[in-house]
Amino acid sequence: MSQPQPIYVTQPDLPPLADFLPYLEKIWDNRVLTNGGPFHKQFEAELATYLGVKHISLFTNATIALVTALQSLRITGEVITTPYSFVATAHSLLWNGIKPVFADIDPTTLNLDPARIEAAITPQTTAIMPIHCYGTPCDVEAIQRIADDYNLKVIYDAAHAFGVRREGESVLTHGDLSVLSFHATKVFNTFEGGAIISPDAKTKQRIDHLKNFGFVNETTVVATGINGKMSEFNAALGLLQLQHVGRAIERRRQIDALYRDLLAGLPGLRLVDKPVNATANQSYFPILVGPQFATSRDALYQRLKDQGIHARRYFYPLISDFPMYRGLPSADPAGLPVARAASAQVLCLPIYPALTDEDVFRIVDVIRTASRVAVPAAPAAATISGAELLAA
Ligand code: T4K
Repeated sequence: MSQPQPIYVTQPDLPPLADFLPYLEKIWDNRVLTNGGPFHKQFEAELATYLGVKHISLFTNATIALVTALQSLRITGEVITTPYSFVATAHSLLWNGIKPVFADIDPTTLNLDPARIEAAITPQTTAIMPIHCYGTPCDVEAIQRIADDYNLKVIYDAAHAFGVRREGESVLTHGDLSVLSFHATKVFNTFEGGAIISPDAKTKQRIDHLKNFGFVNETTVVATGINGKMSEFNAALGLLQLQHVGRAIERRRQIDALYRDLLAGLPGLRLVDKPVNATANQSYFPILVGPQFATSRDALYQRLKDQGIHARRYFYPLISDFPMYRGLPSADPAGLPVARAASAQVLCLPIYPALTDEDVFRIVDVIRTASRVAVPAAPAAATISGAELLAA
């Protein structure tokens, strides 16, 4: 009997190749490959409209965008951030010579806990860098109140938050700056890519100078800029991807709902709540494998892997456990109990538009078997698959 295909935590969503060829032909014809070409301009404008924001600067990836965002606001000293994130969040601080101060997260949202932020403020604190983890919006109002009270900047790592809306408006409008990622593994991908959302044209202009070595014209350099520019290839792909991302997110919603139905009520398993008052993007499907579950998180991870299902432990280890951070006073595990528990229990299950309902049944089957709960039969007529939906 042939082995079933492996299933990874994600699979990039791509448009039909034939649809991309005309874009490539244009690039080949006009020979403008980068440095703010026509596709770059068009993508920046169409993306801003799609996301419901005014000022966007495209970047080569989110990590360089985070580094540049901090530069643009001239952040120094200490910045309060979460240990429960991808390592790029804190790395962007070290690249700027800034000291990260880790604060604990909220057990419901897994985002920075505003009360813990306030407790971590010192005279050296200049900013807060929270992330909208898994696309769940932070408590943006409480964070803004703290920022206003203590005169701090807020830079959101919004790498997971493409298209997320809160109270009817883009979550990217909060804080001083927000940074998106368009990496291959994200809800919306341009292979590699990222963006900074600015509140005004002046800030965008400064960021645009910084991502182009600091050049303002052919002979004038005003800052120690970097090369963070998005190429025409990535921008052209982004334009095409915008036509598909709505359907891709819709399919993610169906998968999220199916997982929630099939995994509800398993003893010891917690599904991270859907955000209240927000339109999520279902970028990840995290589950928390608690002590009441029949196996440990790592045993379940291995069981799935043995069946060719590659779930991922995002975010384990905590950033504060990596060698370049663990000597910091705020990295002391005693001060981060919630983040530590989440990191020890989390497993992100596969979710992406091409994942079929049958794949979801296969994944849930392994989890239910591990939990020693009987497996329900799959419905005779499975609902529309990702591939069918995209072809529709
Ligand atoms: N802030 C936050 C909160 C982030 O989560 C991230 C990135 C960043 C900042 C930085 O954004 P960028 O600078 O990357 O724009 C992945 C991604 O590489 C990383 O972008 C992402 N977060 C992080 C959460 O996940 P890995 O090491 O898990 O990736 P990898 O290569 O193991 O990929 C996971 C699975 O995806 C593979 O098993 C198969 C599938 N895959 C992956 C790639 C790259 C594909 O099917 N095709 C592909 O091309 O970090």
